[in-house]
Amino acid sequence: MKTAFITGITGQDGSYLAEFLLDKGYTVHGLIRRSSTFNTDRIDHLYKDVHDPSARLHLHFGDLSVSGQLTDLLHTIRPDEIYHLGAQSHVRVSFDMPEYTGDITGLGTLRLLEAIRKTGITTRFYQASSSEMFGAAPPPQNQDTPFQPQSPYAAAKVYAHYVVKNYRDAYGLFVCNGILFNHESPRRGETFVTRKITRAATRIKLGLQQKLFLGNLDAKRDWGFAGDYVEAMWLMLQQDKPDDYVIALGETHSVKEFLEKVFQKLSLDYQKYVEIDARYFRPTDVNILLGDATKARDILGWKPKVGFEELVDMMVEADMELAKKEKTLHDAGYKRADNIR
Ligand code: NAP
Ligand code: F7E
Repeated sequence: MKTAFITGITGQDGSYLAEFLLDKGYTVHGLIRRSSTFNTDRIDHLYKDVHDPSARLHLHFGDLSVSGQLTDLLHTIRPDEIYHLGAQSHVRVSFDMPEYTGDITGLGTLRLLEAIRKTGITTRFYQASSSEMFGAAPPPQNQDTPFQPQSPYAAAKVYAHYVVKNYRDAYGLFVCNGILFNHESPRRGETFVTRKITRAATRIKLGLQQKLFLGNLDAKRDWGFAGDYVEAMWLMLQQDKPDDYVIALGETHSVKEFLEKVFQKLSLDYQKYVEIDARYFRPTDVNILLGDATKARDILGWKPKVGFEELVDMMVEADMELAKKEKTLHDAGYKRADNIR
């Protein structure tokens, strides 16, 4: 069976992809960062002790800033497929940490490509490109739409995207860019707007939180389900030729619409709880994203299974379950810190 190497395995997409590949019989190796608190929550259910002979998930400490170690890992593991999902992925944070974002989100990709080139391993490589790269470009956006990045994050992803294309042309590597539009899930990081809203609304419903502070409610995004999008990553690496694809649902909704929908589902009026806080505005934001995934549908045969309404339902239900558990703990005296969100 095949072996895959995933960077960003502890993130939202990494966890769904690891699940997907293990189900297909792959042996999966993942890069994880050393941290003083546990950061493997999203993959703990997949992990078996290394002494168990049936263990097919192996984790390696490392960081995208350290090229020598990435080279050593690829040389040792010799994966058939590499899914490069690791990144400083928060757009707002990229304005606070532009240099770090350039290093990890931009140069991190170059380091892996160089590791492939220098080790000479035969492998296929997936780059997590982003709809943020389209930035101010008018919708709908597809593979041929020129990029107009609006943040250090987007600029770093544009760099990585072009370096992937260059290594394909220059060295004949099997490398693909998946330009994925926003995709969410109950495993989405809690500082991204959809999850921030579903977490807050369900907590408000149970009396665990009073207010929700947000920024730009007018921004529009094409939100799909992360579980569907990781399948597209895999499909890209199963083709005869490497290429770039847009992956999107093809619908756009404003943050305000998402907010109204979530609060309505919980029979709450969002206007009573939501306040605008300037700290969540970005120096430049992306007004509207709407993806055209025709190429992926035609060539990869990719079709999303979860629509926007079902995604909202799934996230609200999962966060309500979480809020109920939290309420039990809260009633027993435990308090969650609400800072840094
Ligand atoms: P995420 O939940 O933020 O996960 C990011 C992953 O990168 C985490 O595993 C994180 O590790 C790891 N990471 C961060 N800095 C690192 C470093 N210096 N060295 C090694 N690993 C590092 O992101 P996601 O939503 O799963 O997205 C996956 C990828 O797709 C990212 O590249 C993102 O930019 C891109 N993307 C996402 C979307 C979307 O809507 N979700 C759309 C388009 C593209 P820790 O757990 O230790 O922090
Ligand atoms: O913001 C607005 C915010 O942070 C969406 C990443 O996965 O998708 C993600 O980037 C919109 C923006 O996602 C808040 O201004 C309002 O217009 O959920 P987000 P994003 O910036 O689109 C792309 C495709 C990626 O590649 C990225 O890695 O919502 N917004 N109020 C807010 N956003 C946040 N985070 N928090 C707020 O309070």
